[in-house]
Order: sequence, then C-alpha cells, then structure tokens
Amino acid sequence: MANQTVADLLVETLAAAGVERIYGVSGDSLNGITDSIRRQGKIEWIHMRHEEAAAFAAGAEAHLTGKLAVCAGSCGPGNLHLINGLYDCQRSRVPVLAIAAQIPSNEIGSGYFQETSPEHIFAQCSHYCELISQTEQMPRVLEIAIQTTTARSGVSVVAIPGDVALRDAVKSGPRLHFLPPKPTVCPSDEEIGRLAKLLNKSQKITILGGAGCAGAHSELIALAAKLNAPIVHAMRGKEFIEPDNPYDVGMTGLLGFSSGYRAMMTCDLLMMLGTDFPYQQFYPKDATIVQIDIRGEQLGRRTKVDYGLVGDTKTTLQALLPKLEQNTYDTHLKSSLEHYQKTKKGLDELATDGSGRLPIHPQYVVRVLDELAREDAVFTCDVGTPTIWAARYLNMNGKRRLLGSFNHGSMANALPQAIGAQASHPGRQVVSLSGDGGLAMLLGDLLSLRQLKAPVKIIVFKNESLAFVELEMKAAGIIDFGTDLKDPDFAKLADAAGLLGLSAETPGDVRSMIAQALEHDGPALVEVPVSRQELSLPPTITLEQAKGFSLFALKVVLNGRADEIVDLVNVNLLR
Ligand SMILES: Cc1cc2nc3c(=O)[nH]c(=O)nc-3n(C[C@H](O)[C@H](O)[C@H](O)COP(=O)(O)OP(=O)(O)OC[C@H]3O[C@@H](n4cnc5c(N)ncnc54)[C@H](O)[C@@H]3O)c2cc1C
Ligand SMILES: Cc1ncc(C[n+]2csc(CCOP(=O)(O)OP(=O)(O)O)c2C)c(N)n1
Ligand SMILES: [Mg+2]
Repeated sequence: MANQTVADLLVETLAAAGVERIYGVSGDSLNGITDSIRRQGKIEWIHMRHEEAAAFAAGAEAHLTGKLAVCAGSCGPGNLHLINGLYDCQRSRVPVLAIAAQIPSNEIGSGYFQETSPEHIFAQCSHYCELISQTEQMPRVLEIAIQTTTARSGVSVVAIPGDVALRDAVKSGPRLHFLPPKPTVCPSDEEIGRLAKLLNKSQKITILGGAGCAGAHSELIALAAKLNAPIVHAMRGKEFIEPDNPYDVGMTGLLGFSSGYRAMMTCDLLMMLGTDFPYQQFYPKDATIVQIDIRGEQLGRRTKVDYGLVGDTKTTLQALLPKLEQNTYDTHLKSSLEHYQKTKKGLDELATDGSGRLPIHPQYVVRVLDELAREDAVFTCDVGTPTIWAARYLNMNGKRRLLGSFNHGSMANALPQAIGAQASHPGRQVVSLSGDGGLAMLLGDLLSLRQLKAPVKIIVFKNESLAFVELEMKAAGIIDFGTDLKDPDFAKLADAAGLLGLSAETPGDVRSMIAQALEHDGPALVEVPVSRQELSLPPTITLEQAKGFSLFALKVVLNGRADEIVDLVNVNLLR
C-alpha cells in the first residue's frame, strides 16, 4: 500500500473534524489535495467558478451550521481570489478555514511563476495564517488552524506548497479527539448584582440586541417583559430577535425603521446585548448605556458605555433575571410599540403593486416573496438596495435564515452565499435577492448552479443601475455618475445556463413568476424590472442629508435632467 502523503493526512484530519465539503477551484499546486479528496471519498469537492465565490459559499455554510467550513484555492492568483470572501467571513466571525496552495517550496523567494506570499496576504483577514514547509508540521499546524478558527469564530489560512503536500507524511492521523468546548461565560455575581440594582431603579429602558442574542430568545423576551422595554435590533440580530417577539420595534440605522431609531433615542437607559451596531450617530447621547458582549474588546467600541460586562447573552440573562423587579412604568414601551405599528403600516403602503402600473416597486417584490417562500427558507441578499428590502420586508420566524455581507459590505455576496447554503442544506429552499450589479459581478457562478444541481432561486432587482450608490450620491449632493448599467436579458442568460429563466414585465407577473420559480424543481431566476429611484429614505433626515437632496435637484435641473426629477417625484410622492 502506498505511503500516506501529507495531503492524505490533511484531508483525513479535516474529515475527522467533521468537514463534509470543500469549496474551491482546482489547480496544479492543489492536485495532491484534490486527489486525496477523490481517493478518500469522505469529503465532497464543490467545484466553483471563482474562488471568491468559494469563500462566500463556505462562509454561508459556517453561518448556517455554526461549524467549520472549508474553501481552497491554488497557488498565487487562485488563492488571491479568495481574499474578499475571506474578509467577509472574518468580519462576520464565521469559522472558515482556507487552504491556500503555494508554489514549489524550492522556488519560494525567487519571484517564481505565480508566486505570492499568502502568509502576508491573508494575515489581516485571519486569526491564524501559517505555511507548512516541513512534513513534521502536519497535522499539528492544521489542527491549530482548526482550533483557532472554531475557538475565535473566524478565518484561518493554511498555506502549503504542492510538493510538500505530495511528500510522505511522518505522522499518522489527527491528534485531537475532544468535542468542541462549550464554556458558559457569565459576569461575576457582584457585577450581576450591580446591574440588577441599576435596572431596578430605571424606567425608560430600551434593549438593542444583535446577533449575539442567538439562542437566547426566551431569556430576551423575559427580560423585556420585566423591564417593560422595547427591543430594537441591529441587522444581524434580525434572524434571532424579530420572531415571535411582542416587544419588537424594528431595526435602527439608515435602513431601519423610524420606530427603532425613536426607541433608542428616547430611552434613559440603553441595554446593548450581543451587538456591534456600527453607526455612532444612531446611539443616544444622554442615556445611561449598559453593554454585554462575550468579547471584552467589544465594550465601548461604538458608543460611550457606563457599564460594560463580559458574558454570553443567555447565561448572563439567566443569572440576571431572578434579581430583577417588575418595572411598573409602561408608557415608553406602549408608545414605542404604537410608533412601530405606524411605521410598519407606512412601509407596507409602499409595498403595493401600484394598481398594476409600472414601474414595479421592489418592496412589492419582496413582500410577495415573503408571502410565498417556505417557513424555513434561507434568504441571501446582495449589498445594495436588496439589503434594504430584505431588512424591511422579509419576516423572520425562527426557522428562516437571512444572510448578507452585513459587516464587510461587499457586493455580489448573495449568489455565492446561496450556493453555500444550498450545498450544505440540500432540502431547504434557498433564495438569493440579487442586484443587477451584484449578480453581474460574480456572474460566473450562475453556471455552478446547474453543475452542482443546486436548486437556488434568484430574484434579480433589475434597476439598470448601482441604485444604492445613486442614493448615496443624492444624499451627499453629488450628481450620480458612473452608476448606469446596461443589463442583458438575465432570463435568457439564465436559460442558456440551464436555469429556468423568467422575466416579469408588469406588477401582475410578479406573484405568478415567483411562485413558478419557487415550485420549480431546479435552479430558477426571475428578473424583475424595478424602479430605479425608489427612495429608501433614512428614518430621520438630518439637515445635511436634506440639503443633499435639494442640492441634487438643483444640479440635475441645471444639467438638463429634469426628466429624472419627475421620475423621482412620480415614484415617491404621487402613488
Ligand atoms: C448597505 C448596508 C446598510 C446597512 N445598514 C444598516 C442599518 O441601517 N442598520 C443596521 O442595524 N445594520 C445595517 N447594516 C449592517 C451593519 O453594518 C452591521 O452588520 C450590523 O448592524 C451588525 O449587527 P449585529 O450587531 O447584530 O451583529 P455583529 O456586528 O455581528 O455583532 C454581534 C456582537 O455580538 C457579540 N456576541 C456574539 N455572540 C455572543 C454571545 N453568545 N453573547 C454575547 N455577545 C455575543 C459579538 O462579539 C459582537 O460584538 C448595513 C449593512 C449594509 C451592507
Ligand atoms: C465589491 C464592492 N464594490 C463596490 C461597492 C460599493 N457599492 C455598494 S452598493 C453598490 C451598488 C450595488 O448595485 P446593485 O447590485 O445593482 O444593487 P442596487 O443597489 O442597484 O439594487 C456599490 C457599487 C461595494 N460595496 N462592494
Ligand atoms: Mg442595481
């Protein structure tokens, strides 16, 4: 029997760590590893068309499962392509390991064909990034990478020259045999006591929750009940906080609900739970602020904080709840909830079919999708206006999931994330809310859907522009420039790529076509021409932003583009 190679040991160690698939693009320096994958037959090779998409796909798998996911790229350009997706994984804190193949070891440092230095390139988007140059380093370096990835929930990169991977292994089998540790992290009794005292004497309390509230839903609701506190969420907390929540007053931020903004700004005490909501201007200036986060380094990062505690949300609330008295002041909660109902009604009124008239409102498209999608659908949304519509019109119910590039903010995330979601959850309905710019940016992986037999459904918001950027330009008083898109017929393109391709022409087509796509037994794409100037105004418009809008108006008139102003007015005021 042939000796075990370093590549064999690498693949065996990954399989022992529970890895079921690796997303990547093959290449000579990776050949040893892909050949071991083929021979061992334990790990599936997910053949992507672009390594960036592979990293996004692995990130989506890790987000949904909470477990290690893996991507790989060949030497030089192959693994360089991973980088933007890996940044996204690192910033979303999902456990992803990247295998970066390297040029032959005897050529390193000579400026050889395809030579790059992955240890340097990936240092900034990973917690651990090492080159395996000696056979003796395996499996220890790989296991340290896996441990670091899962313990710190982020990216690790292992670079390995193709020739080293093909050498005989000197060790055998994985060394680590324990289950992933699951410690409970709780502030000290003294800290919990002090926090309870503070909360017991406060009245107008608002909770801002984020992704760190995952798994703590019942404790969160019990807390809000005790404190009579409205719950605002940050975007990544939507999946976990919105479902079945009588205290929900929506999201805050530029894309948020004005009710979320108001509940934050009018409280006397803000309790931040597992959130890194980034926008400083949306935090109250005068309220007392408590922040609880599992990572101490997060405390006070986004706003001034008066009480900072390190703890896991669930464990901390379990310790805190028995010490809380019932807050009897309920005016703040009631008025926040009322305001939320009003805000929601206002937004719902924008999500109509416009009595069948064109242009189609993107809000309507997402409202229909929300109605038709399965109870446990997985949605991904592109950075751009699809993020706005997803935040406002997709309802989370505890089974549905929502993924985006929320922390890194990269375009073109939705399709590759949908591929990772579908590959790791074959029975689930997976829907990508794609921008026409975003889809085009990583269009190559549209071709992966047929090859991978991945029945992903894509809704393309065809506004013929980089609409989100136009909005930013308007708000800043800059004339939109460099934002036009001359789109292809995406439905025909999808058809040519082996998908069901549908093209909505009127609002009347939207429901039937989305339904047809969702029911289709295979990948499908529905392109919907949506209005380009569908303003998604911030919940409170500052003087500066208001100035921006009027400045825009003035400039476009001066530039002879009055037609666009009419468009803006029609869409937003006259319906
Ligand atoms: C175009 C665009 C526009 C956007 N506009 C908005 C907007 O208007 N409003 C908005 O909210 N977001 C918006 N976002 C998203 C925004 O950038 C952030 O990604 C988001 O606000 C962060 O959400 P979060 O705090 O829930 O998650 P994260 O940033 O992931 O923070 C989670 C925090 O929880 C902590 N944590 C994790 N686990 C635990 C645990 N078990 N116990 C305790 N703590 C834990 C982590 O350490 C971290 O500090 C936008 C994004 C894009 C791309
Ligand atoms: C990789 C990358 N490039 C550029 C940007 C800046 N940007 C943010 S949103 C956006 C427009 C997205 O256009 P599209 O996908 O068509 O969505 P729309 O806003 O038009 O609905 C751009 C260019 C970015 N976030 N990421
Ligand atoms: Mg667009």
